[in-house]
Amino acid sequence: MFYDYVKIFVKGGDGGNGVVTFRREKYVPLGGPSGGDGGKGADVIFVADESLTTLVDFKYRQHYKAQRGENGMRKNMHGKNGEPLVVKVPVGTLVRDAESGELLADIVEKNQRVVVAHGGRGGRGNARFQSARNRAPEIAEKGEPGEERWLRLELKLLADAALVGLPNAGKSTIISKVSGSRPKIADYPFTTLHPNLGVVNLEPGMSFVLADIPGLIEGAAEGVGLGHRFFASCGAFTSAAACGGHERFG
Ligand SMILES: Nc1nc2c(ncn2[C@@H]2O[C@H](COP(=O)(O)OP(=O)(O)OP(=O)(O)O)[C@@H](O)[C@H]2O)c(=O)[nH]1
Ligand SMILES: [Mg+2]
Repeated sequence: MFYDYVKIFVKGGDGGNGVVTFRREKYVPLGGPSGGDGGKGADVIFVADESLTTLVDFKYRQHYKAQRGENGMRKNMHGKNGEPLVVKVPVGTLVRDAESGELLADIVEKNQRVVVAHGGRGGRGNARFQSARNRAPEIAEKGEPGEERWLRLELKLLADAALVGLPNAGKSTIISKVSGSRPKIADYPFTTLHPNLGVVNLEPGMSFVLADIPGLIEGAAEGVGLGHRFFASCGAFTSAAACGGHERFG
């Protein structure tokens, strides 16, 4: 079992601004205030999707900003609320605040929804500020800014297959050619000290996780070479490699 990590930025939409307008109608010389409220900024929502098995999509896109609310309009018209930004994440994703490390959500069930950045409230228009004392208020609120933060997503990954071979055989070279993984490649044994994972995309919706592991030499299980160190760094690996997700291909 391995962990896949990504860091992404999320921002809820800003609230729309309230506006200052007054009724302008024929035969109504002093129309009252009629500025509408701004719409609510949209939330960024994670939803658990069973068809995803890795965080690889987040390596290509790191910024997720939800729509802002529309500004209020004249004639007491409310601005439209922003449309929520729904982001699919694999079941099993842990969501942490990237700075504090605080656990914000543990996504364990399919279709589970979590708001990870709230949109800001819309500002009130001047119609809301009318009072007996002030019949023609010239004030309106700005929308609240949406919540924003960096998140760290973590996912436990099972490798489906592993490249096993003698040191310096070219294992890291292979994974670097067939996946996005970029391990160190060098012309000496034991270049690779920790497993590297790569996602191999076969066709849309079909992928598997390949592991490049340190070179194994005879007696590795007894501690020869990097034997013990390696097996300790990924204890569950051997069973993962042996019984990893073949069913995904079925
Ligand atoms: N001639 C030749 N050299 C290769 C080939 N594949 C990899 N190499 C070279 O062999 C050396 C070792 O490659 P790596 O991919 O680092 O080998 P590795 O199996 O990951 O090695 P360890 O991590 O040390 O176990 C590098 O200098 C590569 O450029 C190949 O197909 N032909
Ligand atoms: Mg290597």
